[in-house]
Parts: sequence; structure tokens; C-alpha cells
Amino acid sequence: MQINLKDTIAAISTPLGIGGIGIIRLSGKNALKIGDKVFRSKNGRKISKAAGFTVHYGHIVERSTIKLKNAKTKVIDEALVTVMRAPRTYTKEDVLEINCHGGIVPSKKILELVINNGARLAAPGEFTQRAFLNGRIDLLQAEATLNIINAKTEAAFSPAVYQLEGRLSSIINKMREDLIEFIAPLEAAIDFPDESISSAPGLKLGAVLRKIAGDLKRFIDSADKGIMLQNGISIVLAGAANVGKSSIMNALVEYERVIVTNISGTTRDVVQELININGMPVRIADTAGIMDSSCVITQESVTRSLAFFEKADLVLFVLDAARKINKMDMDVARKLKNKKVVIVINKSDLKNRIDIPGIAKMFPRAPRVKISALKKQGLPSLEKKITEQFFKGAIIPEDELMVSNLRQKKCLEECYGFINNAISIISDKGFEECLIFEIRQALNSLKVLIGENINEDILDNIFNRFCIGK
Ligand SMILES: Nc1nc2c(ncn2[C@@H]2O[C@H](COP(=O)(O)OP(=O)(O)OP(=O)(O)O)[C@@H](O)[C@H]2O)c(=O)[nH]1
Ligand SMILES: [Mg+2]
Repeated sequence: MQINLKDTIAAISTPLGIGGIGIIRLSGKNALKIGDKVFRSKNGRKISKAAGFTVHYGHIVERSTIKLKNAKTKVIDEALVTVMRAPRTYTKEDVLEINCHGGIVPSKKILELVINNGARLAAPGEFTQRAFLNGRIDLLQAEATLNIINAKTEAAFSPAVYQLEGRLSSIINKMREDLIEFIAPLEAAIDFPDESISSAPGLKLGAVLRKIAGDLKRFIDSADKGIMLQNGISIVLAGAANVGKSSIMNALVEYERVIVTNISGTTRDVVQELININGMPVRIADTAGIMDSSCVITQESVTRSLAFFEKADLVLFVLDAARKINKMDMDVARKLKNKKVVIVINKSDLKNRIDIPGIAKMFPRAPRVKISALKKQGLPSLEKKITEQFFKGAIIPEDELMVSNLRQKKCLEECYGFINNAISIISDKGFEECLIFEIRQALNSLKVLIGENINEDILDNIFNRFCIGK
């Protein structure tokens, strides 16, 4: 996408579908002029003359392009139009929001109309991209907006809100200030060697660098957690036929999502659902039981199950407590060799006949949990075992600031590397030029992190992940 701030952009900002209202948003220097062309207010006043942050009632109209005295205007919909004047708007540009009736037809018709009157269809995330390019928010805040929209659980939502508030940005900016404060005199000492500026890096710089390194380390350590909370993890229920995979699925999603019968081979297709396990968004997949069969449908089901095992972040390997381990269980076990596994011993309400040691030996580090999907027993311990695989059981503190995507993590890691190099240079009493170089590099990583010094391709990549209309 070519960055172009001159056009007036427009998009439907509400999801397309049936709803109470639909919102068409316009941003740019012609937003209000286009408003004049498509909106007829009840009181006859022009939108372009309206004060900022005012709402106007009237109709969206399509005027005849022929300028005849009796030319007809066609009413498209009844609407409320909000006028927001630059610079105190989402994009820092003039913004017009048209609230029309919800539903696919009115929103689409109005969008078409504003485009015919001079607006251009906005690219995904282009409103937020403008907010960033026009300097209202930095890149961390723009990415936080995306995370707020996409948050699947409250645990993912809160860190994103903190990030949008600018809490992470202000910590990063403070690091930058601290580094610049030290680097300026050091650089001056090199540029003007005759002047008596103290160039000794000294203890204080070492302490500042160590403090920054500590803060960076904490963010890097929590990054995987942040990323996982944002993206969710995928878990698959795997096992031989009839061990109770679908029953566990239903117990975890808390309704009868999939068919359960006592017939082996009940599940054919893989069924996925999004659930919340202790704040962690989880896509859970129920799969067909692994079995030998000459039936083409069963063979295809098994192939699909195996493909899901491959992709999953965690496998719940389900066994039947009421019978001995059989060949099918062993077949499944062999397919899961390199996976992160939790062994789930289901049907533990029945008389225990399972001989676990053989399987346990194959997965020495896999935790085991006994449950009964039928009696809904042991489910909280199963959920705890699942979260422990990713969060070491830590409950997410309420106001934890976390980075939440790989780009941010990478910038922090780079910066951390340079800061550590700088610390080593000080302790080894190395050259000041080298020290300055490392700190400059560290500063650059922080700049990229908050969106300065960033190239257009990376920006495109970030904003393309947004939905249209944001
Ligand atoms: N007693 C007891 N029976 C269970 C339990 N969980 C499942 N069952 C029964 O075991 C049978 C098979 O359950 P499913 O959930 O369909 O098993 P599955 O692993 O999905 O089976 P396939 O889809 O055929 O691979 C059903 O009759 C369930 O009611 C349990 O915890 N205790
Ligand atoms: Mg099933």
C-alpha cells in the first residue's frame, strides 16, 4: 500500500451483517465537503459549517448529477451524522461518521455514494495508520489497538488497554532519555577532545544500563506469555476410538457441541471451538479416534486427525482408565513423540484397569491427570495442567504490562543485546567509541520499537492485519 495522506478515505466501520446501526467513517480534508454532498440535514444546515463534535439528524441522499431546476434527489436512508474536526479526532484529520440503519444494504449503498462523491475506499487499518503517521499515537499504541479489537479473553484485553494508554511507550521513552543523557556528553568528549567534559563512563552509567537491561529482560521474559494471550494456543484431543475425547470436548466447552455415542468411530470431522481456560484463549479441537480400518471415510478421518496433532501447541492424549493399554493407544503414542503432551486418563469413575507405566515411560515429562468427562470430575485439574504447560501456573497479575507480538519482542531482544555489550565494555574498560556505538544501536532498536525509523513495508505488514474501517 502506497502511503497517501492526501486522499479522503472511507469505510464501513461496523461488521457487515444485520444490526441496529451501521457506521460509515470518512477521514481526510474533504470529509465534510463530501458530507455536504450526501447528507441533507433536517434543519437545512450544511455539515461543512457545523461545529466539531456535533451530531446531526437528517437523510443520506443521492442527488441527480444533472443540474436541472426540478432534478430529484433520492433518499437512501435516515441517518445521524457526527462531525469531528481536526486535529482532535482519531486520525487528527476531519472525520465524519454516518450512523445509518444496520444491515448490509444501507451501509454498502452509503459507502458507494461517498466514494462516488470523492472518497477513496480505506485499506485495512488505514484510519489507525493515519493516527500513527499524523503523530497522535506511536506504533506500540497502534498495535495495542489491534490487540484490543482481537482480544479473545479479558486477560489479553487488559495489557492491550495499558499499552494503548501509553504505559509501555512511556517506559521505553524514559529508557531513551536516560541513554541520551549519558551518550551526549560522551559524544561531545570525542568530538571536542580538548574541552573538559568528563568522559569517564563511570559507575553511574553502568548502574543505569543494568537497570535498563533488567527492565528489558522482564519484558522479554513475559513476551511469550503476551503473544500467547493475544493469539491463543491450539490444543487437540487425541486418542484411540471411544476413549471419551468428544465427551471431554463437550465438558470443556460446557455444552453438547459434538456427538457422543458408545460406538467406536463416532467423530469423523475435526471440530474446533474457542474457549477460555483461566484467561488463556484456547482453540480446542476434537478429532476422530485413531483406528485401523479399510473404510475410506475412517481413513480420511484419521489422516485429518494426524494433521491436527502436527499443528497443535499441546496434545491432550486421552486414555481409557477402564481398560488396558492396547495397540491403538500405542499407535497414537508413537505419533505424539515430539509433541508437548498432557496424559488424560478418562473414565476414572469406572473400575481402574489401565496399566500406565508403558505409556508413561514414553512421555517421561508429560503430566498426568485423572478425570471423568461423564461425571464432570477432575476438569479444574485438567485446566490447571494445561495452563501450567504454558504459564508455569502463574496467575496473570492485574496490571501487568506485556509486549504482545513478535516484532516488539525482537526489538527488545536486540536492544537488550546492545545494552549488555555496553555493560561489558564498561566493565572491561573498553573504548568509549565502542560504548557509544552500542548505545546508539540500542537507541535505534527502541526507536524502531515505538515506530520511528521504520520502513514502509514493515508498516504495511502491521496495518494490513487490521480490519477494514479501523
Ligand atoms: N463411564 C464413563 N464413560 C464415559 C466417559 N467419557 C466418555 N464416556 C463414554 O464413552 C463412550 C465414548 O465417548 P466419546 O466421547 O464419544 O468417545 P470418543 O473418544 O470421542 O470416540 P470416537 O469419536 O469414536 O473416537 C460414550 O458412551 C461416553 O458416554 C467417562 O468419563 N466415564
Ligand atoms: Mg468422538
